[in-house]
Amino acid sequence: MKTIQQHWYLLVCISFLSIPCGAQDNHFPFMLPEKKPDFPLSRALERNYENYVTPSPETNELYTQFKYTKLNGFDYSNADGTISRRDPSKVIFENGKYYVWYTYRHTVTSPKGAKSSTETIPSSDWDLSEIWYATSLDGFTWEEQGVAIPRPPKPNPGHRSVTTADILKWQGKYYMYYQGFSEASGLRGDDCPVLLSYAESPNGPWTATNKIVIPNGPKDSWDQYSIHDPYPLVYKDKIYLYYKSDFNQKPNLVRMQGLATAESPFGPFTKSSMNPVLASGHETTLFPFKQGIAALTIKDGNEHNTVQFAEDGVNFKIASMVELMPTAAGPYIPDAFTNTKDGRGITWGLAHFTAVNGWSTNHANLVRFDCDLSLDIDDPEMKKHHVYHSPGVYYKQQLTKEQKERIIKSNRELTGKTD
Ligand code: AAL
Repeated sequence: MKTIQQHWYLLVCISFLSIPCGAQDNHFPFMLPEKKPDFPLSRALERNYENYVTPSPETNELYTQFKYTKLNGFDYSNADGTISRRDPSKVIFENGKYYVWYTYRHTVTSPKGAKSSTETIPSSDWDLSEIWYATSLDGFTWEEQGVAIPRPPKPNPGHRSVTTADILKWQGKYYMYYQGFSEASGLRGDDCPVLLSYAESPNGPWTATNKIVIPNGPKDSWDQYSIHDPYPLVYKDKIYLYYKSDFNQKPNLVRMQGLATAESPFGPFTKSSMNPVLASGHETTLFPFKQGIAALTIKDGNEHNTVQFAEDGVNFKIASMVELMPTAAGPYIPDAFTNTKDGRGITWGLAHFTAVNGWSTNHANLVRFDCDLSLDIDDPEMKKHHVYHSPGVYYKQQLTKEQKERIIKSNRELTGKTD
């Protein structure tokens, strides 16, 4: 029979053995545990295990670097600002080739601002534009095919400019959603609704409905003035169209993203009662991923430079933080319209660089990006988690004249020296 002391001794030993080593000696293990350890963690460590698919980027399917390649096949009039191509649609593969649509501006001058704009002088880079398209066999060299959707005659909505298109394939037909401006962008914000054209083939001809398909929200609501970057996917047997709106007035414009769903490409579209569903991001770039939807949240907002994921397409969580994201990305998404419940992700697409040659000759160039946000490739090169930038990239971020003056003034106050 054991004595009481022996019982106590046994109990202490058992409880000592059952304490995991981290808590016992208070040292986090040298080898990063793949699963969340079973002892108290700091909030940052809790987050590292709870917010991300895996605790380090190498194995995080929604983490990537982005690589950029110049495209062949587009002429930009010696970069004088009179020709611009921007805001590419998703890339689709049809008839043995890739297709992309984009905002195309060919004007007598570069953009001159809203006050100086006329019937022929553009206010902004996307003013006085049309939607053009190009095809490619490899995604690097493109053949421009010309106009897909011209500006409709006055007084149809969009008569001033049609821009920022995106494509939907639904029951074998093609639907193009795009911004329709009826006055120069910048006269009163960047205000516009969304219009729709449709075609039997990606080569067109496109029939414009000349009707607003996604209207602005009611007075005083976040999307009362602008519905930008319409971006349709097929999800849960419906059309899930994400979009962005600008709100909160200058100089503190806020950009967030909303969702509108429909059972027919012609609508009616019902806006989600949870809108805005993404609190950050400028242009929209989303894709089916596993059973949900992933989003590149690019410029603007607290959560810019993140990839996010929503299991239900509505409630997004940050899945990774990334850098040098493609602006206005239009990815190639093989399963964008297949109503998949097992989204495979993306590896490349087109994006744009703006003000490529400075602001006086402002125009944008289309560019190719590559990445590994795919369940089907495993590219360690894309999973590195730092990017080396040459000093020139940092020095390009210069202090303004006003900032320099502020610093000089505060140094003078501190040192008492006036010269
Ligand atoms: C873009 C998009 C929309 C805006 C403008 C042209 O990058 O967000 O299309 O209206 O800028």
